[in-house]
Amino acid sequence: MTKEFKGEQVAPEGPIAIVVSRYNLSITSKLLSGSIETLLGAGVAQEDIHVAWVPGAFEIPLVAQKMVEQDRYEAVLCLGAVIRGETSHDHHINRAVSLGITEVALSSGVPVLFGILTCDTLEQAIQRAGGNVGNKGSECAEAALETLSLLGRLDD
Ligand code: INI
Repeated sequence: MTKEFKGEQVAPEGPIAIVVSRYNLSITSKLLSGSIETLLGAGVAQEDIHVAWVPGAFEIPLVAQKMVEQDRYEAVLCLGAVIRGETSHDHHINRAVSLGITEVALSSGVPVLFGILTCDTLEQAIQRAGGNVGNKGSECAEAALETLSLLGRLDD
């Protein structure tokens, strides 16, 4: 008989942090509301959702790391929208942010979720921020809750 471990959409005991970027605010505000709605729907109390705003996606890993170091958050959701321009700027931001977020999660053991849209066009971002292709903020919140629940069950 194989033994399987699965997480569920359940609210953790402690607060959840969200680090969200103001750059491309029309998109990131929708990611934020999607993630908050999902957390509230799963039973997380409003006062247990703490939101930190950063100027752009590049600043997210540093602030996520500071929040993890406070040792009071169950998980940190990172939300942003990087949209390709005429130069390779987006490429450098995406690389730094994805590596940075991964490092914060692995070095701390705290789930730090990647809710950064990396799109070629604004239209693609609109579709992924509550349009036809879902809401990355909401997906990110679901992934955080499932991962937290799974981590709590691995010792069973
Ligand atoms: N920041 C974003 O979050 N998305 C973008 O699309 C973006 N572009 O394209 O420039 C962006 N730039 C700002 C960057 O994240 C930093 O805030 C800035 O470089 C200062 O460190």
